[in-house]
This record gives sequence, C-alpha cells and structure tokens, in this order.
Amino acid sequence: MYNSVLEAPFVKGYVKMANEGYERGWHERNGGNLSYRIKKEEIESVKALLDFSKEFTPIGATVENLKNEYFLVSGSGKFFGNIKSATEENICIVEVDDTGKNYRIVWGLVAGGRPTSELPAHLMNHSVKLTATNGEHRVIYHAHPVNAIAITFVLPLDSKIITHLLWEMMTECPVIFPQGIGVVEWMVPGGEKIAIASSELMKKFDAILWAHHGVFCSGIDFDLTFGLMDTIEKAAEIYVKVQSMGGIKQSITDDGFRELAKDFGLTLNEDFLN
Ligand code: 2HA
Ligand code: ZN
Repeated sequence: MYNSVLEAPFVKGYVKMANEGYERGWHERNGGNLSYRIKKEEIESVKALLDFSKEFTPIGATVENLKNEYFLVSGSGKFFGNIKSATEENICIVEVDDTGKNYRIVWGLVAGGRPTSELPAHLMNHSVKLTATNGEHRVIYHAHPVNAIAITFVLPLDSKIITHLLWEMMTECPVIFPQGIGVVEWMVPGGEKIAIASSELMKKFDAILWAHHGVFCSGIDFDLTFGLMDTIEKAAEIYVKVQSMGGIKQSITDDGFRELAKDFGLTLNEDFLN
C-alpha cells in the first residue's frame, strides 16, 4: 500500500508528537520514550514492508494480553531530537510473540540498536490500559518536563497532595485529569520494579509522576496523550511561579471543584477532594 513505512499516517503522527516534545525541551539527549500500539488495519497496511527474519528476545515482563500486537517505539539511547530527520535510525516497530514474553524488531533502527530501555514499563502499562480502557488507549509517553520534575523536590510525594495542587493551578486541570495523577517514589529506571509500580498506578490513573525523573502518560491517541503531558507540565510551571511570587494566597475551593464537576459532567476523584 505504501512504498515506505514512513508514509503511513500512524508513523507521521508519532514523529510529529516526538518532535513536539523535543521542541518543548522535554527530551534532553536520549531522555524520554514513546510507544504506540498499532491498529490491525495500520499494521496490515505496512506488512509487506516489514522484516520477520529476526529472532525474538525476552521483554523482561509477561504481557499476555499483548500477544501478537505490534508497537511503534523509540530506540534505547536514541535522541528524540533526531526522530524527525532520521526516523528509521531512531524508532522501530516491534512484534510481541504469541506468549507475550518476547519481542522482535520488524522495522526500523536500521543502524542497529534496541527498543527503549523502558520497554518493560511501556508494555506493562499498555497491558494494564488495554484492559482498563477496553482497548481505547494506545499511546504511552514518557518525558522529562522541567517543572513537573522540579515540584517532586519540594512537595510531599503523595498523589492526593500533588493532584490537588495541580488541579488548583488551572481550572481546566480537573477537566483534563479528573482521576488525578499517581506518584511513584524515586526508583532505578529501566527495571521491573518501577514498571510494576507504574502499571499498578496506571490501573487508576492516566498520568504518573516519577519522583525526580519525569512523567508517564497514557492516552487514546497522540494528540490527547501529548495534551495531557502538556497540561500537567503547564500546571506544574504555574505552581513554580506561584511559589516564586510568595505562595498561594487564594485558590479554587473544593466546593468550586464540585460545581465544576457537576457543570462539566465529570467524575472527579473524591479521594483527592477534602
Ligand atoms: O530513555 O528517559 O527513563 C531514557 C529515559 C529513561
Ligand atoms: Zn526517563
């Protein structure tokens, strides 16, 4: 159907989002990673261009409900800033085998390399979200936005406290993340422990703050997932500015949040209200 995988709209959407994140300054060096669970019809549209000759290798996690799924993912050690100009060198399509334990690269990373070091976290989050959203969510995005990281040095690492403050920072925040944000204490990245902690929280939340590291977001498509990251980072930036002006003097009340929820038809996470 296409002469090159690069022509497929899902690849173009991925590249646009990765580049936007880079331009925001959320991806220093090789920071961050992005994965997309490819739709059946999308993978069919490029199947003739894929290479199925490589061996399967262990994921480092078991994701049974993702068996035989395909993902577009960034490469380990690759720079987001290069994805737009050298797409095939920096991202790849991986296929999960029929046990959900192994993957192989079927396209991309043409100069060599492996998928993101956070592949276990990405696939475990996809696995949880596939179940939790009935297959609606397809994008998992990890970035290193400055202000969201900064607040984890001064606020208690508590999902309720951080969510409530971010909700207060901009009226649209509770509309965009009504369930709130989960917080994971500092852990070594890339491993199974952080992947398990994140995927546990992903059962409830669409966004997770990794203390002193970054943010993981889940969403239906590229725009919504990017928009969630952008909103969280903007709210965190407002908080940093408010603190630098002497701190909160007045704010939105919990009754205000409840009114907003009523008018907007939202179900706000009551655990995070007082
Ligand atoms: O890709 O962001 O968490 C580098 C990272 C690891
Ligand atoms: Zn990271």
